[in-house]
This record gives sequence, structure tokens and C-alpha cells, in this order.
Amino acid sequence: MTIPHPVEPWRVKTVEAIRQTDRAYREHALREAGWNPTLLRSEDVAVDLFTDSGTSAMSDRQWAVLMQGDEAYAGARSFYLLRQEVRAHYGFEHVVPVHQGRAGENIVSQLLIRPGHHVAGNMYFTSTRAHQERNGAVFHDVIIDEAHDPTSEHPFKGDVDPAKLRAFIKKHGPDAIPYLSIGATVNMAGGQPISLASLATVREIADAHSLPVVLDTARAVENAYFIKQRESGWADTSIADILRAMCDLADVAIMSAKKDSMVNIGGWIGIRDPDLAERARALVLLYEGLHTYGGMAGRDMEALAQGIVESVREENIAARIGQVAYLGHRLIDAGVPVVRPIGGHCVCVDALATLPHISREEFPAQTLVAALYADTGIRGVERGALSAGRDPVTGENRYPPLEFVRLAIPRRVYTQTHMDVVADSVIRLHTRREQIVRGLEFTHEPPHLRFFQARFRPLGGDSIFDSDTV
Ligand code: PLI
Repeated sequence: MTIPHPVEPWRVKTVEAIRQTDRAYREHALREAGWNPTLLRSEDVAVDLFTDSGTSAMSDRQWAVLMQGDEAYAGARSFYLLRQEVRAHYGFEHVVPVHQGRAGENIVSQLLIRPGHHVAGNMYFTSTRAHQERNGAVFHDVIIDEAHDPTSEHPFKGDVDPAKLRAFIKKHGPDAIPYLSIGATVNMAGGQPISLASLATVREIADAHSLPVVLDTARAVENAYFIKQRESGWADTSIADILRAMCDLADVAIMSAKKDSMVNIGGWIGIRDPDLAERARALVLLYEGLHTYGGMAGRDMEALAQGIVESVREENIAARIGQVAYLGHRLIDAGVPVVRPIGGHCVCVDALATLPHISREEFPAQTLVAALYADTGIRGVERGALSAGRDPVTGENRYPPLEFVRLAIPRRVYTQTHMDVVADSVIRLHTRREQIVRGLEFTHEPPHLRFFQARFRPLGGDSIFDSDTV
């Protein structure tokens, strides 16, 4: 079913040129980048769907308030403004600024995790789990089974399975569990939301065992939109109030403001407990900067405070999710296998269904990411075995059930024409997918978050394409 592209609730004031390249150029660039589009120069990319993180376009108001940034080392006015907006929209009394989400993950993991601990959550996220593991915890996935099935149309694939969560607590005991790690939306499931009902159940189970709930709020506004659309009883509540209702069920929030809040850099930790907040401030001093800027310039905090206000405006979030849905449904209509239903920030092309002839060991999603760039100049990112990394204990590759190419859409950056070009290009590549004949093997495998800097070569030949491909 074709769905209309939403009318953008903004008009363009500044533009950035896109350079056109031909296929030969792109194949050369890809080889130079070790078949990993992450290592390309962005000027060689036509439509960059690598991430929606830090890539959004700021509004005229955000650019305007940059000039009001208070760059004082201590006690900057911009911090108090940021704290005011976080308190108003997310409801956390203590706000500890950090330069981006993973800095918050580092600090919260160090504060709460000890070797031998176990953390449960609704699917892992790369940097979140990396910090949990670095501090000695084992992560356990307690998301519902439907989240691992790309074809399931479950409206809340981010939901926690309460039976899995209870079994996890029973097995490891509350003393070995520092907190529950909940994402909204769930990035690695394809931007799938968690329902408020599920969040409330998590809270109930956590309370029964005196466990804190840590909420990843990177895309919580997008999650709130899905609750409004899909969860009974919330259709008439504002996005802002749904966001508060979600956050009210958490003890700690870790925010990568580079997503929902539409800034190029920034983040914060939201905390209720004053003692924990004091300890977080102490660590921020070591890793980030003073507790009133935490790795951000004063102007960054101004833009972030303004971005929070804009993020919950109904027309903004509706157009944002509507654009992602438009692209997703164009692909669905053409028979391209994508993760269903279409998520909040991305459209995910199922690489296992697209390239069944390439084995998991040869990284089919990474192969498809490389093929997509060579063929079209579009850059996506692998979300599958490469992103999942190795088990820290056994050293074996982890093979999550989902293996896809994520096309993440930056906010307020691309137009309907770009979405159509992306759809046409992905559909064209899909019809010629049998020309992708080889997968990839590592020539360089970094120890952490390996997908960012890994290098590859085609396995058993010079190219991932057959020799007839032009
Ligand atoms: O990239 P950071 O350090 O600001 O945030 C880390 C991070 C935490 N949680 C979630 C759900 C994320 O999606 C996330 C970063 N995501 C990136 C970079 C992405 O491309 O999805």
C-alpha cells in the first residue's frame, strides 16, 4: 500500500552541495575503504543514510541561540537552561551533561556495574553493551521473540517479555543485577517501540526486586509517537506528556541528544537519586569536563535545549516518522524484504532474505552495504553479525537472528526526491541481487565496535560482484 510523503513542516534556508560520482569511482573508493563504507569520505556519498545520529539539520532557532552560548567554565547559564528543559520534558531532577550518549553509558556502567554482574534489556545496542561488558557484566536479551522476526507485524516489537525477565532475575538473583537496561525505541530491532504497558510491567518487576531501570532515551520521542498511534488509551495525549509518562517509569535516563533532539553533538544523564547524581558528577569531572558543561560547549547546550522543545512538536515528529514510513512502504510495495513494521528512524533491508547464497560467516549485510554504495552512492550501515562483535568470553562471532542493512534517515535533511532516489536505487539493486556473488572476510578486525573501522576483502575473488556487473 503506497503511502503519501508527508508535507515537511519546514522550508530550506541553507543548502549543502552533493557531489555526483560514477560507478567506477565508487568501486575504487570502496576498495580504498576496505569494502567498509564507514571508512569512505562523506563527500563521496550521494545520500548518506549511515546514521540519524548527529546528522540532523538544526533549525534557524537552534542556529540563532548558538550566539547566546555561555562559555563560562563554571556555572554557565546555558547549562541551567538545558537542565530546565530536560527537567520539563524528561522529568529528571538531576541532569549531568555529557558530550554524547556513550559517555553517559561509560559513566553509568562504571557507577553501577561490577565484575560478575548481569544486565537484562530489550535487545543489545552496540556501545551500550560494550560499556556493560567492559565493566564486567554479561548482557541478557529479554525482548519478545517477535523482535527477532523481521516479518512479524507486532506493533511493539521493543516490548520486554515478562517471563524472560522474571526467569533472568530468578536465575541470577537481584544482588548480581545492577539495573535493567531498556531502550526506547530499540535500534537493533529496526527502531521498534516499546509500549507503555510493557514499560509499566518492567517497572513493576523491577520494584518487586528493588532494581533500578535505566532508560535509553535517544529516540524516546519517536517511541512516544508510536505509543500515541498504536497503544490504546493514548491517542489523545500529547507527545510531550507521553514522553513524560515513559520517563516517569525509569530511575535513570541516558541520552544521546544527537538523535531526537536534533543537535550535531550532545547528551546528558538524567538521575533521580541525589547520591548517584553526585557520584556521576564526580566521574564527569574525570572524563568529560565540569559538571556544568560535561564535554559540550555552552552553545551546544543552547542548541540542545531548543532542540528538545522542537522535538516534541506534533507536526515535527509526525513528518519525521512519516518520511521513514514513506521510504519503507515504497520498498515493501516493490517486494524488497525489509524489517516490518517500519521503525522510527530507519528502514532495514533484510540481508539474509536478499542474499541467501552468502553465508553468515561472510557478512551478508556488510556485503549488501558495500554493494549498495558501489551501485548507487547511498551509504547505509550493517546491523548484524559484524555489529554484534565477538563474545568476550569465548571469542566467537555472535550471530544475532537479524542481519540487515540499516538506512537511517537524518531529520530535516533529505526531501521526497531523495527518498524516491533511494527507493528506486534499492529496488534496482534488489532486482539484480544475484550479481552479488561473494561475501567478505576481514583483513583488519578492531577489538571494540569493530564495524566502524574494520577492513575486508572479497572472499575467493577480486570483487563481491560477478564479472558482468557494470
Ligand atoms: O552515538 P552516541 O554515543 O551519542 O550514542 C550511543 C547510542 C546509545 N543508544 C542508542 C540507542 C543509540 O542508537 C546510540 C548511538 N547510535 C548510533 C550512533 C546509531 O547510528 O544508531
